[in-house]
Amino acid sequence: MPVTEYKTTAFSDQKPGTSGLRKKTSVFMAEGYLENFIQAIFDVMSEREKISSMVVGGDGRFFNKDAIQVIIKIASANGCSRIMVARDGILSTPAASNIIRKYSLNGGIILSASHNPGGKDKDFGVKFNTSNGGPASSQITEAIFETSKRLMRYLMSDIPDLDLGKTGSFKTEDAEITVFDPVSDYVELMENIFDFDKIARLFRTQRFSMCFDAMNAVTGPYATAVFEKKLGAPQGSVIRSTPLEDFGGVHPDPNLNHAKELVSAMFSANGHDFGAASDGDGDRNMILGKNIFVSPGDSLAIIAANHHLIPAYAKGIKGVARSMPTSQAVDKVAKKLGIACYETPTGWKYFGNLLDSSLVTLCGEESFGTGSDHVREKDGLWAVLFWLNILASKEKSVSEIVMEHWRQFGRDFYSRHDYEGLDTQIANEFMENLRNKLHFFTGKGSGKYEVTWADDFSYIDPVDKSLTEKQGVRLGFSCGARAVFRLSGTGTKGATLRIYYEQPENDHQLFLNDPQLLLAQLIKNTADITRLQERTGRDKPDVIT
Ligand code: G16
Repeated sequence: MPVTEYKTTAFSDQKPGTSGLRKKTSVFMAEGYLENFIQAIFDVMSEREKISSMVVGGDGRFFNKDAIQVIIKIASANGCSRIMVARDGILSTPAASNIIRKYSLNGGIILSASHNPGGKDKDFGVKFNTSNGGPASSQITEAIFETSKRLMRYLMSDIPDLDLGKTGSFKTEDAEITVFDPVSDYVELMENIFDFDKIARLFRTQRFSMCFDAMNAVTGPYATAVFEKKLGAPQGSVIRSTPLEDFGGVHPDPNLNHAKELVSAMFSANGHDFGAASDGDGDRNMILGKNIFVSPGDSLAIIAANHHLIPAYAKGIKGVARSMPTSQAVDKVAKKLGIACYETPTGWKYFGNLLDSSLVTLCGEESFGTGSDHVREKDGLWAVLFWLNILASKEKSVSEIVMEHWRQFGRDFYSRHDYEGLDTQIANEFMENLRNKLHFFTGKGSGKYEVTWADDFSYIDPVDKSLTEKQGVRLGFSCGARAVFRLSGTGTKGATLRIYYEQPENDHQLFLNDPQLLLAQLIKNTADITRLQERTGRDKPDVIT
């Protein structure tokens, strides 16, 4: 097929963040912008692992389908001879990871700004995954950024737009392009991990009721296929199940603020036994029981402690990993199991080497992400199925399981406070100031809350020995509590300062306390020591999770 070379102006702002390149949709729609970034990916990979086979799909947000047509043409022009395209452009992030691994592809491009809102005036994003199925390493994303700044041309095959609605394969002179059903491979993977018969019995015989909120985003078709069709949950158990281009105006972030309908259903007199939600691209999860929210840190710890109940992990897990700001609840489980626990910077890509080298089986993050070595992404529905399998095996409620866990391991009271839309300069200066004053903090505060250590987290990858620095300032207190400061890498407007508070307690009497009340003194002390209000101009966070 003829290839046309188009001229483009180079862009200076295509630096991928924690999870790919995220910008306003209008930025991606500007002439040459998406094309430039995609061409940069192909240029960089042509010198590493050439992309000769790939998958493309996205979370269905506005501009998804148009972007897919562009990517198919650029891929084909750059010598990619096998292109798998998700039907209707709908492909969750974990399902994309599975497709790359199952069909031994060289990579994948996922169009998503994850949990950020979608629409013409909202956010869009591009994520690039490599042949292990996981997000490209920092070295690769850095090289893509550098290339994008110099790029003056992109290539496109002169092929007509593809009918994304019809499954099937067709051949051009240069490539085989296949439109595939994005759900079936993923469902098969889940069936191979979990005990579907046992979970189906839970729905059939125990009058067990669940509500899954797909938030009008990508997991709708997957959740309906798994929970309602395969496992026999009553129709309607999955709500907001049709992926919409603007997610119906909702913010597809599965947390207590944005999944309000689900949360109020779970905390009502006739609440469901189990509730869950996932985000825009299906990699995050939120777990709820009747009148109880399970924090992501607790969820990871409980999953690790109960791994033996799941067929795929019954023979044991090799190790666990969590991002640094994530609660240390899982560390205690790892200690009891006698397995390693790795602490990594924020970002799923840092788990890649640990998983590829079989150092860990399970990983998780405070940002509602949990996953395992079955793919190289966090996986929302996998986490929900893990919980269903635990519930079906133990025949106990979510609260009973959580309380039982705290009694055995203690409870890590945990909360994240977000200060959104800060002026970028103010936020950077605040962080720099903390970094420059690490030595000054020790000895500040008093009693239980005297600072005994402070550092700026850095990480040496145990496999490739690469060093990642400046990953968050940590203050450790005499009672074992800690406060962690870092700037978000996923926003598209200004800067978001995240402060993570954690305090471990072993006293059973305290277990039912509200984390905000128990952490109040730690929060106040931290704000005083760091002069948070004065330096940021904010007297309270915008979002508390
Ligand atoms: C992305 C990464 C996660 C990471 C999160 C942190 O999530 O995939 O590994 O924990 O960002 O976000 P921030 O830098 O804003 O704290 P996602 O779901 O947006 O892809």
